[in-house]
Amino acid sequence: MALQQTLILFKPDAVQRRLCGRILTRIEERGLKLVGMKMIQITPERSKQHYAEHVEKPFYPLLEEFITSGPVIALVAEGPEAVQVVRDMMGKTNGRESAPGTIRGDFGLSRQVNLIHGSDSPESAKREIGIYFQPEEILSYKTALDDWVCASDELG
Ligand code: IDP
Ligand code: MG
Repeated sequence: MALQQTLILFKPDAVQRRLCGRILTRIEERGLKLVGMKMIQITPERSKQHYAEHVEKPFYPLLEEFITSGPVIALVAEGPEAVQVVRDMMGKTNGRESAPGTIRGDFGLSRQVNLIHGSDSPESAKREIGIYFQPEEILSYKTALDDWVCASDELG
């Protein structure tokens, strides 16, 4: 087990649909700690950097149009196995196929307009955090709840 950080985006549809608060509440209630957060408009250049693995795919032009279409909220969440925990909370890429109880499965019906991005591996998380945050924008702090979120031997 490891304490990890993961990059999350509330995509333009989450902002437009006023769902950011509800999605953020789920992340906080799960026990993850927010260590970085900002609202930005993604440029085409940053989209290509973020979605480098998809740039050559047929769906990329529409994905870029969507992700640059309005403000997003970028955040870094920290916790034990945070990368996979957030992926599981998100559900499958296509909201229509996502299980109820997941963010995409509860709030979405689309394969593209799917509310949230979360890093898919610890390596991706490091790369993606670097795309959106300067090192000094990631904060390290203790909270009184830290000891109640998981035991010290789970963070080895
Ligand atoms: P993920 O966000 O679940 O990791 P990826 O396959 O990495 O999914 O795709 C990145 C994003 O590109 C998706 O979240 C979605 O917004 C969009 N996308 C993925 N596949 C398609 C597609 O086939 N058509 C249109 N958009 C897609
Ligand atoms: Mg992905």
